[in-house]
Formats: sequence, structure tokens, C-alpha cells
Amino acid sequence: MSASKTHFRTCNLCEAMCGIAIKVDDGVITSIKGDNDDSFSRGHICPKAIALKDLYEDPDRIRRPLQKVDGEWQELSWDDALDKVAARISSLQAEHGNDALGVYLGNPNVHNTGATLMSGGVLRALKTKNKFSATSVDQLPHHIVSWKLFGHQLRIPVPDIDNTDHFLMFGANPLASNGSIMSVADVKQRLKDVRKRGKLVVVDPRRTATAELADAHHFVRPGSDVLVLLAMLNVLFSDKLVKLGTIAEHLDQDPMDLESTFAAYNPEKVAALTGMSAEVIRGMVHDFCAASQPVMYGRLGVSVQEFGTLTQYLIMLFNILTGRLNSVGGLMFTKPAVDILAQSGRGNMGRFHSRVRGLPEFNGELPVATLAEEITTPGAGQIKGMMLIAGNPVISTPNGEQLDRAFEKLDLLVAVDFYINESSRHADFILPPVSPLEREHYDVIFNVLAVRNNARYAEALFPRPADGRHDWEILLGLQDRLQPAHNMKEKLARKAMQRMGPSGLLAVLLRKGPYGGGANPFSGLSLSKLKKSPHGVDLGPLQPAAAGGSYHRDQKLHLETDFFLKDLARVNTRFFNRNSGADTFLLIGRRDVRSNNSWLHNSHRLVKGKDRCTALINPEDASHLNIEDGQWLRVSSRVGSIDLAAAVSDEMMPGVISIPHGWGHHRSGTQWQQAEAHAGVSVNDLTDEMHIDELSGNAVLNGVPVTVQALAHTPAEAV
Ligand SMILES: Nc1nc2c(c(=O)[nH]1)N[C@H]1C(S)=C(S)[C@@H](COP(=O)(O)OP(=O)(O)OC[C@H]3O[C@@H](n4cnc5c(=O)[nH]c(N)nc54)[C@H](O)[C@@H]3O)O[C@H]1N2
Ligand SMILES: Nc1nc2c(c(=O)[nH]1)N[C@H]1C(S)=C(S)[C@@H](COP(=O)(O)OP(=O)(O)OC[C@H]3O[C@@H](n4cnc5c(=O)[nH]c(N)nc54)[C@H](O)[C@@H]3O)O[C@H]1N2
Ligand code: SF4
Ligand SMILES: [Mo]
Repeated sequence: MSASKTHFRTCNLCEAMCGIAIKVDDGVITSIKGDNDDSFSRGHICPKAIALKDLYEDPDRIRRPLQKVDGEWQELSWDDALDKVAARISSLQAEHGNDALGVYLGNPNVHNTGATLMSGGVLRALKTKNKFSATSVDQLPHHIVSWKLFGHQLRIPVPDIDNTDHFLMFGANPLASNGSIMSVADVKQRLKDVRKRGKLVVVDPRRTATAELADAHHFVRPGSDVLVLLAMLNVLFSDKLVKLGTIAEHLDQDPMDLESTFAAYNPEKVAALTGMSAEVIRGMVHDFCAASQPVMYGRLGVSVQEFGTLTQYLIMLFNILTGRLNSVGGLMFTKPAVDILAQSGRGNMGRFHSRVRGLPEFNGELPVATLAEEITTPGAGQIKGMMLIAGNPVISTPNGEQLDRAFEKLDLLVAVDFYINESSRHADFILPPVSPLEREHYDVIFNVLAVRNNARYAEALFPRPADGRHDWEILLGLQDRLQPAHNMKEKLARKAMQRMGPSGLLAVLLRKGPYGGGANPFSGLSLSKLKKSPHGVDLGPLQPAAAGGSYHRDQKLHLETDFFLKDLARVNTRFFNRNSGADTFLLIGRRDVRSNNSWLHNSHRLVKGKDRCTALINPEDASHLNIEDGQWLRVSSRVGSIDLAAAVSDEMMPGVISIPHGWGHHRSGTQWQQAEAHAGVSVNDLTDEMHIDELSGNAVLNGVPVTVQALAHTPAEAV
């Protein structure tokens, strides 16, 4: 008799949290579809969801710990592997000091319930100041803005997409990314609905799929959004459009005092520098203010650039000055069922600095742009060993080539990953966790950023094999060895924690959360209730929060003008006092719906087809350089050069080229068998580790100056 069942869960691959229905016949996944009854996603999925099956079945995925011995990988038992790793870390730290170990946390950690809830202890046990993560190639500006203005690094408001009638979007392409710092499934339909109510306007150096859908799209010169926003704020004051509404009573300073700050940036002054006419800039402000429930939102394209933090601050300020923060249809705060804000620190900055370049920490992490030099520069505190947890910084961070060479020099590299990627190929040990379908899932992080309050929990679809380990088990195993319990009480507490696991902790957090029954185990939202609700529990639309949304102890929204606006000096030098080279192009990134950063390329059905790692270039630029569609180019920057095919398209703004990140799988010794056929090149072999958003230390991956040269042949022909 064949056993057939359908398992419901949320896809953990991106921020959209789509509900999926996985059909399993006789232990084999026979289909993955959108769950039409899902309380959040209404049946939407993208092609990546099917990759969960590929990932589970992938013969290349590592299932047992590996140690490199004389250049060859050898399997070893879990106990042996954890003992050896802990011993090597301890002896490295005993010899060179605690900071000789560096840690890098990659993006999938935040999509992993166990890793999110249970990794605090091991990070403390590693006792190093040299902590890095993908945050500083991504959303660090958002955390700093939220920490300063609202009092907590995770107090990040999101667009109320289901109610707005005017969505003004800077530097995001949710039709490819499915949304970021805005968890929203079925974003295409929701944006179409915005258009029915009013308007969608996109500002992007490329006419993306999202821009195609919009009512209006404006090209902007990469990295110059800060000027556009300064000019928009200028218009807001000069045309008497400031309308604070109820937010006024929550502000800690009078924003009308800011009028003179923006006086210097009228639209005429910035037009040529931004590539946007004064008329368009004025029009954007007037259109926004004429709408009844408008919202302004900016994401990766404006976060990961030279003025990322100031730009995100000005976006927030614009929403505040138009009364759109904490207002229906505007930027709203969420009320997630697990109150992770209460469980985590508000944020901190500059308590210590990186050794070589003196960059400030934020929340105990240093900017990853400084990682390679911390490994290669001798002296006390030099990083001699690394631990990579679910990351691939050789491909994901600026000047990856340099980091690749630096990793080669390490005395010790340990990777917690189920693939050998371009970074972990340098490892001495690989500790592979089980795949997503072999673990339980609750989105602790992305519900904080969701456009509707919601809670969904799923058990593991497949039991974890006896010789498999969860990320959290690996991390707790290391913690136990690195920092054994001091006494019986601590030992018992640790044992209890291990027994509880993520679901035990989750049960407590749900009960303590805003919808939980508190001390009464029989009322309110609970884990057992979620277990009985396979399609999740809808907790309603976003609601205006008390105190204007402030999480500060004084209940005020802090404008923090001194901290942010001091960066105007850098803006003025950059744009008004320095000549930018006329013959250079500005490089930007792009995402494709069938890729996920650097790591889903081992799924044949996702990588097959036309080469996607191409350089998009405008037809005028192409003809000027004698470049034809499909022809090979050499793109060069201060740090390196890469060769790839041109894709000529008028979707690009003149003077700008676009190359996706996440490729470059030609490096030997990785586990991506499928990916090698579609290796591509890594755009981060062009991005410059010295080029950062100085206010935050975040990397600059958009608006990188490069030169472009036509090649007479393809690399294949050259061989
Ligand atoms: N030029 C340019 N560079 C960029 C970007 C860009 O737009 N342009 N985007 C940046 C952004 S936003 C991000 S978030 C970073 C991402 O950068 P990273 O986080 O460094 O890299 P990923 O490609 O996400 O690599 C994830 C690794 O984790 C592994 N993995 C997947 N799931 C799990 C799991 O559950 N447990 C464990 N232990 N491992 C797992 C995968 O096998 C893979 O090797 O890249 C950044 N880099
Ligand atoms: N399919 C897929 N989905 C993903 C990912 C993926 O790799 N693949 N990655 C996930 C992750 S980790 C993240 S952080 C999110 C990111 O999600 P999004 O923020 O939507 O990121 P992108 O799709 O890279 O869109 C950024 C846009 O900014 C534009 N841009 C570049 N430079 C500038 C500039 O200077 N100014 C302006 N105004 N625009 C600029 C680019 O042309 C691009 O269209 O996506 C997530 N979802
Ligand atoms: S958009 Fe795709 S990858 Fe993202 S959660 Fe939904 S199905 Fe998964
Ligand atoms: Mo990201």
C-alpha cells in the first residue's frame, strides 16, 4: 500500500515566507505547490520552492562531517569532529589570543529557526571581537537608522502595501527578489492592487521587471539617490508641503528647524548629478503629497551604496515629514507573535573598532569589508582562524578574490555548511547540518518585517537521520566543548535547553508574546495551537503603534540630526567638489528569480537555460565602445577585472552596467557539480573593500566605478 501525505510549511529560502504544500508518496517528494489556504501567501510561490526538493535529494550535499587530511577530505564521526574542532579553536586562541578567531555568519542563519534562537551561547563561547556577517553587505543602514530613531535595531517599519495608494520605491526589485525588509508574498499582485488604488513609482538605474509594472519609472545615477532625497526634502519645505499630523507630538525635536539644512539642495542643483530632471523631482514630491495614503520605501539598491545610511535616514525623514510613519498605508511597525525585540539588544555602536582600519562595530559585529586585511596584516590580534556559519564571503563580499587568497593563509578554517563552497573549500573541517525539510520551521525574523501579522509553524517533513545534526545541535555541541558548564546547575540548565530545542523555546516565546496567554497555558496563541493550524494563523493587518512607534525609553521618536546629517559634508565633497571620471561606468547588481545569492546553483532546474551572468549595457554605450549583444567584455575596477558576455538593452541607464552577484563557480574544489557548467564570474572580484558607506561601514556594491573594454574573442575561443 502506498503512503501518501501532504505536508504544509513555509518556504525558508527568501523573505517572502510563502506557504507551500509538499506532496510525499512513499517517502519521495512528488510535488511542491503553493498552499492556496495559507493565511499569509494565498497560494503564491516562485520557482525556487521546488529547489527544496533538489536540496534534500542532492547527492552533492554533504551529510557527514569532513576533515581535510593532506589535501583529501575524510569523513569522521560527529563526536570526533566536534572534539577536534573545539581543540583546534582552543589551541589557536591559547597561542594567539581570543581575537585570533574570526566568525562570519551568512544570510541563511536568519532563515533557520534553530540557528536564530540557539546560537547566542556559542557566539559568546567563541570569545572573539572579530565577528562579521552578511549584515554589512546588506541591511546595516536600516539597523542603525532604527536603533537611533526608534530605539531598537530591529524596530524597522515596513510599507503597508495592502493599504497604500502611492508606493514610491527606491532601489528595490521585488518582482525578482520577492521583497526585502518587507516580507510580502505574492508581491506582483499586491503591487497591481496598489496601481488600482493609485500609483507605483520606481526609481532605479535599470528598468527592472518591477519598473515595467510601475506607472512611472525614473532612471537615477547609481549612488546619487541621496541628492534626489535632499532635493525632495528641499521641495517639501519650499513648497510648504510638510504635514506632520499626529506624529508631531512624538518627535523629540522640531523638524521645521531643518528647512535651512535642505535649502542648499534645490532640484536644479542636483539634476545633472542624479540624471533626474528638476521637474521630475518636483513632480515626485507633489504626486506623493497629493495621494491620500502614500509611502516611500528604499531597499538594497539604496542601502548598499556610498551614502546608504544617510539615504535610508532621509527616506525615513521624508515619511515622517509627510505624516506617513506609523500611519495606515504608510510605513508601519509590526506586532509579531514572537517578540524578538524584547529578546535582543537594542543596538550599540563604536564600543570598539577594527584593528587595521579602525571601523566601528555595530551590535558586536565589524564590517566585513575589513575582514581580509584583518587576516593578512600581522600584529597582535591578527585573525589566524575563521569559522564560517552558513556563508560564502568569497563570493558575497567586496574584493572576494583578496579574501579567497587570505583564507588560504589561515591556520584553521571551520565551516558549518552542507556544501563545499568557494569559501569553505579552504576549510580544515566541514560540519554539515541537515537540509531545511529535515527541521522544524517558524519564521522568527521575517515575521518582524511582514506586511501582515501572522504566525505559522511546521514540524520537520523528514526526521533528521541518526547521523545528521541540526545547525543548533552543532553549535551547542561546540559550545559545550569550548566552555564546559561550571557547575551542576549550569550543566542541568544546558541539558534542559538541549532537550527543549528550538520548539521548546518557541513555545515559551509564543506564550510570552503579545498574542500569548501569558501564565495561562490554555488561552491565547500557543505552539500547540499553531501545530493544529497547518495553514497558519492570521493576526490581522498592521496597526498604528503607541508612542508613534517609538521603542525608546522616553517614548519619543529621536531625529538624531547631528549623527546623520554630519555625513552631508561627505556628500558635498563627493558631488560638488570633486570631478568624477567621465570615462568610467557605474556598476550595479541584479537579482534573478531563479537564483538565491550564491548557493542554489546546484539545482539543475534553476540554473539551466541561457547564461544569466551577463553585463547589461545600454545600446548607446555599447555602440560607442563597438560592443555587440553577446560579445565578451572585460570589466575592470581598482581591485580586479572579469570577462563576461554583454547583454545590450535599453533597460539600462546610459553610463551604468549591471552584473548579478552570486556567480563565479569556476574556482576549484567546490561541491557545486551542477553549477560548474554555469560558472559565471563573481562581480565581487570588482567591488572594492576600501569603498564603504563611512557612516556605517557597510560595503558599497552599487555604484562602483569601472571601465569597460570590448574583447575580440570569448575566453573559450582564446583557449
Ligand atoms: N555584488 C553584490 N554582492 C552581494 C549582494 C549584492 O546585491 N551585490 N547581496 C548581498 C546580500 S543582500 C547578502 S544577504 C549576501 C549573502 O551572502 P552570504 O550569506 O555570505 O552567502 P550565501 O550565498 O547566502 O551563502 C550561504 C551559504 O550557506 C549555506 N546554507 C544554506 N542554508 C543553510 C543552513 O540552513 N545552514 C547552514 N549551516 N548553511 C546553509 C549554503 O550552502 C551557502 O554555502 O550577499 C551579498 N553580496
Ligand atoms: N530571487 C532572489 N531573491 C532574493 C535574493 C536572491 O539572491 N535571489 N536575495 C535575497 C536577499 S539576501 C535580499 S537582501 C533581497 C534584496 O531584495 P531587493 O532589495 O529587492 O534587491 P534587488 O533585487 O537586488 O534590487 C535592488 C535594485 O536596486 C537597483 N539599484 C542599484 N543601484 C542603485 C542605486 O544607486 N539607486 C537606486 N535607486 N537603485 C539602485 C538595482 O538596479 C535593483 O533593481 O532579495 C532577497 N531575495
Ligand atoms: S518567493 Fe520563492 S523562494 Fe521566496 S519564500 Fe516564496 S517560494 Fe520561497
Ligand atoms: Mo540579503
